[in-house]
Amino acid sequence: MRKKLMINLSLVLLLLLTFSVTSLAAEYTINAGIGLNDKSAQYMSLEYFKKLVEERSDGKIEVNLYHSSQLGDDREMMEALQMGTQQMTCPSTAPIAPFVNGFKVFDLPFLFPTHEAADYVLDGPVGQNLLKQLEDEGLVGLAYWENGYRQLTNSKRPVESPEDVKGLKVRTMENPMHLAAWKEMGANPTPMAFGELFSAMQQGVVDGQENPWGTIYLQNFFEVQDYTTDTGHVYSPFVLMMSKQFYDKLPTDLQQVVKVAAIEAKHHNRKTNRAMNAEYLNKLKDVMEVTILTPEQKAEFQKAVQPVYDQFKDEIGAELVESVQQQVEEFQAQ
Ligand code: TF8
Repeated sequence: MRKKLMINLSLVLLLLLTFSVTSLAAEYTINAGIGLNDKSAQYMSLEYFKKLVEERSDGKIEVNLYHSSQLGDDREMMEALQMGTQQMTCPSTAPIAPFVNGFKVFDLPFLFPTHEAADYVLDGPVGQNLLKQLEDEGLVGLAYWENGYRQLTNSKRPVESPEDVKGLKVRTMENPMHLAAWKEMGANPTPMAFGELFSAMQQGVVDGQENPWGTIYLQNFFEVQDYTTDTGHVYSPFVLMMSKQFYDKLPTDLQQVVKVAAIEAKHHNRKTNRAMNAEYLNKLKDVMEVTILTPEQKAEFQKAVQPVYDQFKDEIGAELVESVQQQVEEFQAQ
């Protein structure tokens, strides 16, 4: 009898201990939403971030991931971070511009000649200072991840020159730089949230769009688009960001866990994204008509969109534009 009582008592104690450990764990819950689907490099890097944070916080932080615009589009998710109803998201820089104007600089066409030049500027003082400015908007910029070089697709015709773009209804991100660049080429640009894009192409509301190869392939855009061209007209960074309301509630040690994990996952993201974008270009050659521009043809696109610099330099801040261009030259001269 006594033995049975002891066994029951130890079972109860074990249950209580388990419950207390579980309730001790997950003191903080991060709900992280993105627009791309769960096959994207972005989602894979978020899974890596989740693993690092949950392990290193000893379970005090749990991270829940939501893909394919389940929590809203980029702007809506950033507003949710400001309100504290969502804790993380990772938009392109283009939709950040209405919150911090300086981010427009990264959507200047043909700004970064290589991935490495982009890394140098984004991880340097100019990029880091822009991340800092997010705090005034209730957002904590943790790191620049990578969306990648944007490539044009359309359902009408092969595109080898700006002339071929004339009259195309091209969906752009909700950003004045992108609208201006496609207008310069004679297209009819339409700003639209990413989550609405596939059905807009399917219904012929737009003829084309522009995104990195990985997005074009993994979001099945090739099902509703026949032609693509390696314009590479903009290098799109992502910004992994957190709600400042949430971040400020974290004790310093857990803030450090989040910051370090964001940087480690940044390296994971860039490596994965670059490998995937190269791989998916090859896969797209089996399902779309792919036009690879010659250097001379690409120069024609660069020339066609050059007026965007003059149009927006003052709006972005001439000093900021010039410092980014100087940093790119500095890197290229190394
Ligand atoms: C776009 C962007 C998107 C990302 C993602 C939704 O075309 O490239 O892929 O901003 O967060 O809207």
